[in-house]
Amino acid sequence: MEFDPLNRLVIISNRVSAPTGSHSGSQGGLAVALTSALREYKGIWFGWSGEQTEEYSGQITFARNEGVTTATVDLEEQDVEEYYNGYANRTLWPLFHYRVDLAEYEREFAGGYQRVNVRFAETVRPLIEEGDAVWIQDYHMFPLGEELRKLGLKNRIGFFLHIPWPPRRLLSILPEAEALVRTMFAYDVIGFHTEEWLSSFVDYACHELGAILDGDTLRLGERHVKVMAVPIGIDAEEFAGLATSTRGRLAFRQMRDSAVGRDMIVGVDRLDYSKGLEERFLGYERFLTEHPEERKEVFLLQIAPPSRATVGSYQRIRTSLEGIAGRINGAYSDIDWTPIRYVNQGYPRDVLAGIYRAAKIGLVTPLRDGMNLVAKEYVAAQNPEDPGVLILSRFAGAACQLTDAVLINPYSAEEMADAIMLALRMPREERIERWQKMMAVINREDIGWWRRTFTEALMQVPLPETEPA
Ligand code: GDG
Repeated sequence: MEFDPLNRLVIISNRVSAPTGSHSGSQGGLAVALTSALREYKGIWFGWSGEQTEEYSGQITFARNEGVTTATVDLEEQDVEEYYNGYANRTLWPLFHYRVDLAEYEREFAGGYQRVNVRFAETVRPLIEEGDAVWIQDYHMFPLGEELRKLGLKNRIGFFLHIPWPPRRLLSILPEAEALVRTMFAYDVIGFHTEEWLSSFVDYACHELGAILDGDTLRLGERHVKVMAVPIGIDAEEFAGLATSTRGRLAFRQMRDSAVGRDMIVGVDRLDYSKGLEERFLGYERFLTEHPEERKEVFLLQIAPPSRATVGSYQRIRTSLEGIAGRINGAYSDIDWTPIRYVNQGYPRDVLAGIYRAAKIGLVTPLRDGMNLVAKEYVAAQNPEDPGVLILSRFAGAACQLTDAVLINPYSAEEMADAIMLALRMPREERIERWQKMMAVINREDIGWWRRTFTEALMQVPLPETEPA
C-alpha cells in the first residue's frame, strides 16, 4: 500500500531538538536527520522539553522553526527522577550496554517509566491524525506504542533503537524484561543499528515469549512486527563541508599551531562509562610506556562534555577519569609537553570538524555502542589527500560497516598501544586506501539513506481493514 504524501510523520523522542538554522549550533546528527524527515513528510516532533513543572499538566508548547513543528511538554520532578534519571539512565542504559554491575532495579523507577509513557501517549494522542505514521525513538519509550494502541490508535507505528540490544541471558536480569518485550509487539516495524542487536532481540522474543520468526517478520499471537537492521549514518557531505568551512579551517589551524609539529590523537565522547574512556587513557599510557621515544611526538586531545551529571555512576566516571588523566600527566609530562589534554566542554560542530581533520588518529574505543557517529564524523572530516587513521572498537556498531578502520579490543591496553603505533607509522597510500573504502560506505549509507530505508519500510505496512461495527 502506498503512503499518501498528504499524510504526515509524527516523531516521538525523549528530547526534541528544534532546528538551529546554523551548522555551528549544537543540533547533533540524529536531530538533523529527524528534522529533515519532518521536512519531507511534514508533521510534528513530540517529546519532553527538558524542563520541570510542579505538576504534570500535559500542556503542550508548540514551536515552528524552518518548517518543522515541535510539540513539547514539561515533566514533574518525580517523573524526571524515576523515568529519566531512574529507569532510562540507571536501569536500561547500563544493562543494555552490558554493565550489569551498574544497573539498578527499583520498582519506583519501573513505575515512573510506565507512568510517563502513559502520560506521553495521552498527551500526544490528540495530535495524531488518521493516516499519520508515527516513529518512536529509543529506549526511553519502549512501551509508548502499546499505550497508544490502548488509546485506539490504528496508525502505522515504527520504533528505532539507538543503543545495543543485549543478549537474551543479560536481558533476563531485568525484572520487567518479558513485559517490556511483549509491549514491543504493538509496533509495525522495529529497527536496530546492526544484525547483532537485531538477532539478540529475535532470540529473546522467540525463546522467552514463544514468538516465531518468518522471514523478517516476528509473530506473537495476533501481532506481527517487521524487524530490520538499518545502521544510522551521518550527512557525510555536510560534515566534510564543515571541516573546510571558515570556522572549521580556523579550528584546524589553531590545533596544528598548538601541536607544534606533534601528531594529535583525538577522542570526542559524551562523558559516559560506555565510551571506554578509562580504557582509552590506559591504552595510551601503555603506548607511552612501551615507546618512550615517541613520547614527545604525540599528544591525546580528549573532548568529553559532561552528560547525565546528576546520576551517581556518571559522577564516579568523571572523578575516575580526572584521576587517571592527572596521574598520567603527572608521571609523563615535561616542561614543554603534556601527554593528555582533557577537556570537559562541548564545541560547535564546525569547530569539532576542524579538530578531527587536524588529528592524525581518531581514537574511538567504546566498550559497547549502538553505532557511534563520532567514528563516521572523524572519517568524513579528513583530507582525502592525507587522511588520518581511525582506530575503532570492535564493540561499536560502526565496526560492522567501517571494517577498514584499525579495529581493536578496547579492553586490551596492549592492542590499543600497538594500534596507535601502527597508525602513526601507516604509509600515506594505505591511509588513503582505507579512508576511501570507509568513505564509500559512509557516503552510501548516509543519514538520508537511514531515514528513507526506515520510513519506506514503515509506509509499506498495510493499514488494518476498517473494523467491523
Ligand atoms: C546514541 C548511541 C548512536 C559530541 N561532543 C560534542 C558533540 N558531540 C556529538 C558528536 C556526535 C554525537 O554528539 C554523539 O553521537 P554518538 O553516536 O557518538 O553517541 P551517543 O550520544 O551515545 O548516541 C550511539 C547514536 O545514539 C545515534 O543513533 O550512534 O551508539 O549511544 O554527533 O559529534 N557535538 C558538538 N559538540 C561537542 O562537543 N556540537
